[in-house]
Amino acid sequence: MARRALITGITGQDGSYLAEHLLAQGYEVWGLARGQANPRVSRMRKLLADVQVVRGDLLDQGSLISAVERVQPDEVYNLGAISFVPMSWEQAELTAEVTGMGVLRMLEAIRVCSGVSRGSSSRSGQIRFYQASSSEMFGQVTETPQNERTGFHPRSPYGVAKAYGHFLTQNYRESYGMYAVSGILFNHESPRRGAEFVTRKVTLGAARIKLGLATELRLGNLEARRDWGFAGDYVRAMHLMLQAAAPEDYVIGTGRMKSVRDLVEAAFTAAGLDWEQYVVLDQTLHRPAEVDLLCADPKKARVQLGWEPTVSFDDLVAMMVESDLRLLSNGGDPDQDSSWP
Ligand code: NDP
Ligand code: GDR
Repeated sequence: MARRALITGITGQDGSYLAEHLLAQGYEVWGLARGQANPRVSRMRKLLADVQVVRGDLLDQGSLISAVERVQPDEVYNLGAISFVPMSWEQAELTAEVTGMGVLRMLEAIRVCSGVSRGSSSRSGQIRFYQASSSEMFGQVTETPQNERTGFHPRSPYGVAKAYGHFLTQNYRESYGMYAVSGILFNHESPRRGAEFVTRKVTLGAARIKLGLATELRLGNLEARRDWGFAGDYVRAMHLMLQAAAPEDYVIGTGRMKSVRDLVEAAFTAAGLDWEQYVVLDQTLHRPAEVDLLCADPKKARVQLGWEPTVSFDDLVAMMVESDLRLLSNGGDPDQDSSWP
């Protein structure tokens, strides 16, 4: 019988790539989708016709229990979150509820549905759980590169909420013997990345300027450094983590750091433009507390899972610029979420 996976956050970037990957592995894939007429569900369905949808919301405990009861999954991937860091200052409580407490609700749904209680020891027959943890938990880093033992100093309500979900996942593993793992993933991007994140904002900006649809691109801190990889590579790591004999947490990244300035230069060069003529610095886009640099040490994943990234930074940026030039040339509107390559 096909293994069955339930993915929260199915309408997001990672949900789409993970669903594609699991369908290719022969899984029956279910996606949890919220809202009564969520336009992002139809966008997802256009790309992933074989994904079955179950309604539910990370804010609603009962809906998660019903979803787990209905789907009877072998594996649950909790990707649903308020994931845009600046929004977490504007709606800190909502971020805590969805990104933090949502993890508790999902773990409780699994615990209740699989009849796990204190003192349970056997992991056999249990639902395996993946939590989408984040390098934002490292925040103001205490060492570089960051590994599974590096301490946390989150710098945003989002990072704090992710740290809660991370520790809770470890706690359910230790308290109930649940097969629950946390992937500490560094920034990963793709042509399906939301337009609010800096990579896509830059590749869309360069494409718009190239096509005469815009004359400038406003950006915040160009000095921030990140470890950027390709989302398609990172969802493979999520799946591999749940296939390991024992549940453990892993850092996933490329081990290479680039600045936002490097990103801008790469994207504008890929579009055949000189970025300095078009980029306008905008202080209002700076964050109340910035994460200056993040760089992964993915050695454990390489050694224990055999995971390696396959797409370089330059190839990733070129892929995104090409895709955005194609999208805009065909009249697509990324702000309307109308199309997904
Ligand atoms: P996206 O922002 O693209 O997707 C977020 C998803 O969460 C959407 O499907 C959204 O659904 C869903 N969601 C939001 N609120 C709720 C809710 N109340 N109930 C159920 N679902 C909800 O994120 P990504 O795909 O980029 O990231 C996936 C996960 O990985 C997130 O948890 C993110 O924080 C984490 N992460 C991402 C990294 C990255 O670089 N991409 C790095 C490290 C961690 P809707 O369409 O209805 O809004
Ligand atoms: P991040 O991603 O906060 O790392 O979180 P984002 O792309 O938003 O920012 C990266 C860096 O770029 C700087 N920056 C700008 N960012 C945005 N969005 N817009 C701008 O105009 C701009 N100018 C400069 C930021 O200050 C920051 O330093 C992402 C999300 O996917 C999280 O959910 C995930 O957990 C982490 O990656 C790992």
